[in-house]
Amino acid sequence: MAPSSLFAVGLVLAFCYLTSFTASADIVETSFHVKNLTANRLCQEQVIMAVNGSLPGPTLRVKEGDTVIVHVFNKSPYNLTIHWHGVFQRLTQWADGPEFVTQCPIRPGGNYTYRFNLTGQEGTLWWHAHSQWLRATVHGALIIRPRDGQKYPFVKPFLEDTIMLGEWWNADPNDVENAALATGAAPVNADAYTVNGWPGDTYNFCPSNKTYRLDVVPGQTYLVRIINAALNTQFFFKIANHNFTVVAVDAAYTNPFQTDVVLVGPGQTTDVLLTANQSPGLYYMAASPYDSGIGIPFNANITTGILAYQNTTQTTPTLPVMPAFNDTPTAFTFSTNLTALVTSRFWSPVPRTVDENMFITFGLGLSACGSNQTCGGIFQQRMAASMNNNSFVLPTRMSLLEAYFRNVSGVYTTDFPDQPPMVFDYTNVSNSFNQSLLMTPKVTSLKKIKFNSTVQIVLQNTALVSVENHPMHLHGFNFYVLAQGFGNYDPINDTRKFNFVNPQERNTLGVPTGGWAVIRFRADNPGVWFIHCHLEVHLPWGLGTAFLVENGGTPESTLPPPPADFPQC
Ligand SMILES: *[C@@H]1O[C@H](CO)[C@@H](O)[C@H](O)[C@H]1NC(C)=O
Ligand SMILES: *[C@@H]1O[C@H](CO)[C@@H](O)[C@H](O)[C@H]1NC(C)=O
Ligand SMILES: *[C@@H]1O[C@H](CO)[C@@H](O)[C@H](O)[C@H]1NC(C)=O
Ligand SMILES: *[C@@H]1O[C@H](CO)[C@@H](O)[C@H](O)[C@H]1NC(C)=O
Ligand SMILES: *[C@@H]1O[C@H](CO)[C@@H](O)[C@H](O)[C@H]1NC(C)=O
Ligand SMILES: *[C@@H]1O[C@H](CO)[C@@H](O)[C@H](O)[C@H]1NC(C)=O
Ligand SMILES: *[C@@H]1O[C@H](CO)[C@@H](O)[C@H](O)[C@H]1NC(C)=O
Ligand SMILES: *[C@@H]1O[C@H](CO)[C@@H](O)[C@H](O)[C@H]1NC(C)=O
Ligand SMILES: *[C@@H]1O[C@H](CO)[C@@H](O)[C@H](O)[C@H]1NC(C)=O
Ligand SMILES: *[C@@H]1O[C@H](CO)[C@@H](O)[C@H](O)[C@H]1NC(C)=O
Ligand SMILES: *[C@@H]1O[C@H](CO)[C@@H](O)[C@H](O)[C@H]1NC(C)=O
Ligand SMILES: CC(=O)N[C@H]1CO[C@H](CO)[C@@H](O)[C@@H]1O
Ligand SMILES: [Cu+2]
Repeated sequence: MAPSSLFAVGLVLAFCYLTSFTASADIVETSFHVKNLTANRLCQEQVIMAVNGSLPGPTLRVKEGDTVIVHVFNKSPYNLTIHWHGVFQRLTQWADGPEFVTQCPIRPGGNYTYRFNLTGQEGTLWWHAHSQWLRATVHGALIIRPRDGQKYPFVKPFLEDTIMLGEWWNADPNDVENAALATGAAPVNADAYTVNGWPGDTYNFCPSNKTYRLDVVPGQTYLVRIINAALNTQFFFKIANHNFTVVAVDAAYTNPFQTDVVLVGPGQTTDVLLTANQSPGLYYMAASPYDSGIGIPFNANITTGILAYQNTTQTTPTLPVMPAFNDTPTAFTFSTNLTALVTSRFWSPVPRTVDENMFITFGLGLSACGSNQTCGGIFQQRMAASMNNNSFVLPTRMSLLEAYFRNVSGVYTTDFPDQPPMVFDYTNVSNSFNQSLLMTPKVTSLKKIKFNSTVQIVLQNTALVSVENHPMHLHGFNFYVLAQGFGNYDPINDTRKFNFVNPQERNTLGVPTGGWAVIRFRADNPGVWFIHCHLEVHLPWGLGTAFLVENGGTPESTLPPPPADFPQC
């Protein structure tokens, strides 16, 4: 590596996140102009869709309790929606954003204003497009600090930094998705991984190469907010010679957990304290893929940024030793060692009585090849994915939330089953290509839930087609993670492993590959809430469903009407 490249790095980037909003504002109002941007990466120019001309897009910085108003102008050639990942959207359900779940898209040339309050949650969230594969480049951080008079439940950091991990295609990601959906085959993998938009030093050098750089003062402690904005890749993240103390995940505080490696799946965030306590030098931060799938092709590159001690004379950074790509024990140790900080302001105890007990198998499958279709999936069928063997299809006429609100029939059904239709040895790989288990019907089937019910779900991976860790994301709520394990869930023995004392709270959980997880939440937020795999390759294949949570009978528990400027289909 040319030493000169180390200093020609993204210093500007490190600071371009500085707030454009005043720190004391109770209303944070801004505009997102989504339009073409010609970006230069991997030695070539590529037109991408970006917000306000930057990748990642602007960071929204708010305090808990603030009101957010974002005017979105869609100057891109694509239908667009923005999702505020992890925001509860109480009484602003229409602003959640997933296309055809809560809203119709903002058409090219159109605009729409998202308004919501950030109440009762603190930490790192993010926003991203929720339409086709636009999320690859239409994303940014959403940072919620404690309101005035409140503090972090950990040592006050000297400074804060945000690391958004992503993927880069030498193509328009929507074209990549469309090409795959046209044939029913799997899409091509990303050409590179990125740290704050830049592939970094391990990729070929080009005139446009840049590497993200974080400058630190020796002895100081930094709060680093790590966000996985990749479409299809879970990452291990390390900094050479440095340890982390995890203090929050998905905007929920955790007990301090010491580790030298962070696992972060698409959709997830992890806040760590990092102390610059090593000899003043240059250290690579690196993200490498966690490839949980057996036999699934993936891009085995590593992306890097640089941790630079002020005034160092070192010229070649030290690389961290990354876990093996398939290091499931390291992934599992990280995911199961996190516990909630029950003394934090927003913790509430786990509800002990369950009203809705669901057992959901999920994973890949196949849908039948139509008479006129080209079908590039295995067995000459189309690749699909499902939950309880329902492969989810979004409506196109109006959103699910609008159909529910206006009582329009024929848009969805509410017969999503509480149990899989067939009992089999779910995680046994000898079933992976058993054609009698692979076919899955395309439906728009929801689960209806009474207001304020306690819902428990055993999320059981299958081994159909592949064995994989899927990051499952629930909109509108955080859930408690009571237990996780490998193989088939055992309703007798595994119940004893439940943590009711301080289970981690999340909005996205990577369910162990070839295994299961038990989650629980109180459905005290009426609306239609998507639950789906946050691997963008699996979502259009049908790995999702939605919870229709009914009204509770008081104004505070009743879905309000949509705003006046709500996009129409
Ligand atoms: C934006 O990019 C798309 C895809 O590359 C292209 O088709 C379109 O013409 C561009 N629009 C503008 C306004 O440049
Ligand atoms: C959001 O917060 C503002 C200011 O506190 C309040 O007036 C408004 O009612 C809140 N909106 C919702 C939907 O809770
Ligand atoms: C936003 O869209 C509306 C139509 O939905 C239009 O009347 C208005 O002029 C647009 N605003 C801007 C600033 O373009
Ligand atoms: C990191 O943590 C490991 C295990 O706890 C410990 O052995 C090591 O000394 C720590 N390294 C640093 C730089 O603190
Ligand atoms: C990424 O890794 C693949 C092998 O997995 C390699 O063929 C390719 O050249 C790498 N791409 C870049 C840009 O380094
Ligand atoms: C780095 O150098 C500058 C300019 O000489 C100085 O002000 C600063 O204190 C130095 N920082 C450290 C950590 O030595
Ligand atoms: C972390 O998880 C691993 C694997 O589940 C377990 O063996 C270990 O005891 C845990 N460590 C802590 C500190 O909880
Ligand atoms: C199949 O495709 C051909 C050519 O595009 C078209 O003429 C024909 O109507 C299609 N048949 C069906 C059943 O869709
Ligand atoms: C929801 O149920 C819990 C437990 O029964 C109760 O404490 C709480 O008040 C209920 N919340 C609402 C908004 O009805
Ligand atoms: C579950 O527990 C029973 C009795 O405690 C034991 O016999 C059985 O082997 C256990 N099953 C598994 C899968 O560990
Ligand atoms: C854009 O959304 C509209 C519904 O609002 C839909 O009719 C149209 O097909 C969509 N366009 C694309 C390219 O998906
Ligand atoms: C902007 C930048 O970092 N450019 C570097 C790209 O790589 C070449 C070759 O290593 C360097 O000479 C440039 O400084
Ligand atoms: Cu998935």
